[in-house]
Amino acid sequence: MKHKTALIIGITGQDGYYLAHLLKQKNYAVHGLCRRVSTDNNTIRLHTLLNDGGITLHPGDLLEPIALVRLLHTLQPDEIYNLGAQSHVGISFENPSLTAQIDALGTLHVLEAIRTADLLKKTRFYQAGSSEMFGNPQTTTQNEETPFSPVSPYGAAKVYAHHITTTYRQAYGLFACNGILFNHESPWRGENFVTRKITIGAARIASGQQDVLLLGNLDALRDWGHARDYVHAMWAMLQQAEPDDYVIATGRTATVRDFATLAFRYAGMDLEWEGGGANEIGRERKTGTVRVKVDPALLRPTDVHTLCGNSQKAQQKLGWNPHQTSLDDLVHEMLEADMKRIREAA
Ligand code: NAP
Ligand code: G4F
Repeated sequence: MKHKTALIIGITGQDGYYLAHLLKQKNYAVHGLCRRVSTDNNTIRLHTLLNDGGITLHPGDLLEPIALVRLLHTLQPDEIYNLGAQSHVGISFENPSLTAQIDALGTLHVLEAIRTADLLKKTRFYQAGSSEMFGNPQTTTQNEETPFSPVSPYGAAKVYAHHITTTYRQAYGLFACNGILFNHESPWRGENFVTRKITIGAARIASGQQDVLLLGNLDALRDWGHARDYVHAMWAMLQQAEPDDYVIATGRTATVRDFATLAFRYAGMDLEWEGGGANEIGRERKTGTVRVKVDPALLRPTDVHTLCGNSQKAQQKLGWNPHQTSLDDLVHEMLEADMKRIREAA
C-alpha cells in the first residue's frame, strides 16, 4: 500500500513533535517545514525522531509564500497540518503585527499555495485553531457553535485563519478542517507558557537552583490536556468522509494556582496561599519559605479568565477520548521530566 505523505508546518514546536511521532507510527512519509536559524536549536525536540529517520525537513517560512508553492508542487502532500504560529498570547500584545502576519496571513499563504500548486482536490488541510478565539465567552462551556470574541492580537489573528480556512472549503471544495483546541501541555511545552514555567520553576527550587517563582494571573482557569492526546484528534479530522470543525478539550478546568500547587507537591513542597491580587504569595507549609510571588509585569492588558471546552462532537464523530490523561498525571509527567533534565545537566 502506498504510504501517505504529510507536511507539518510548525514541526519544531510542541505539537509538531507529537504529531510527527504519531504519523511516523502510521507509516507516513513525514515532511516538516523548518525556519532557517543560525543554529540548529529549533530542532531540539526532534533530535531522536530525526536520528531514527523517516522525517525530512525543508527550509521555509510561512512568510515566504512563493517558496511554499514550490515545496507543495514538489511534495504533492496528501495532508498538510498548519501548526506554524507565533503561539504565545502575551507576546502577541508586544508583537501584534508579526503575530497577524504569521498566524493570519501565513495561513492564507498555505491555502493559496495549495490552490496555486493545483492540489485543491488532492490535499487535505488541518488548521490549528485555538480556544483563545472565544475570548471571555458568555457560556460556561464552549463548543463549535460558541461565537468568537477574541481579546488578544493572537486570538484575533487565529479567528481570521479560521474563517479563511472555512472560506477555502466552501469556495474551492478543499478538504479543510479547523481544530479548535483548548490548552494542551507536555514535557515539550515551550518554557514561557505558564505550565512549563511552573514545572521548571518547581524543579529548580527543589534542586536549590532558584528561590522563588514569579507568576502573573493566578486566577485564570484553563482546560488543560496532554498534547500527545490532542494530535490524535488532528489526524482523525483529516480521515473523515467530510471536512468539518471540531472542539478538542477535556471539559475539566483548574486555575494557574491549582496547577502550581500540584507541581510543587510533586516536587516535595506543600504550598499554602496567602493574600490576594498582586500581593498573593505561595508559602511552603513546612518551612514558611515564600516559593511563589505575583509579578504585576506578567499580567496581560486583557486576559481570558475561564475556558472550558465541550468536545462532544469530536467524541461522537472522531471517537476521540478526552480523558486519556488526568491533570495529575500531566503535571507529574512534566515535573518528572524537568527534574530529570536538571539531574542530567548537573
Ligand atoms: P509552538 O510550540 O509555539 O510551535 C509553533 C511552531 O510554529 C514552531 O515550530 C515554530 O517554529 C513555528 N513557526 C513560528 N513562526 C513561523 C513562521 N513564520 N513560519 C513557519 N513556522 C513558524 O506551538 P504549539 O504549542 O506546538 O502549538 C501548535 C499550533 O497550535 C500553533 O499554531 C498554536 O497557535 C496552536 N494552538 C496551540 C495550543 C496549545 O495549547 N499548545 C492550543 C490551541 C492552538 P520555530 O521552532 O522556528 O519557532
Ligand atoms: O500558558 P499561557 O501563556 O497560555 P494561554 O494564554 O492560555 O495560551 C495557550 O493556549 C491557547 C489555547 O487557549 C493557545 F491557543 C495558545 O497558543 C497558547 O498555547 O497562559 C495561561 C494563563 C493565562 O491566563 C496567563 O495570563 O496563565 C496566566 N499566567 C499567569 N502567570 C501566565 C503566567 N502565563 C504565562 N505565559 N506566564 C506567566 O508567568
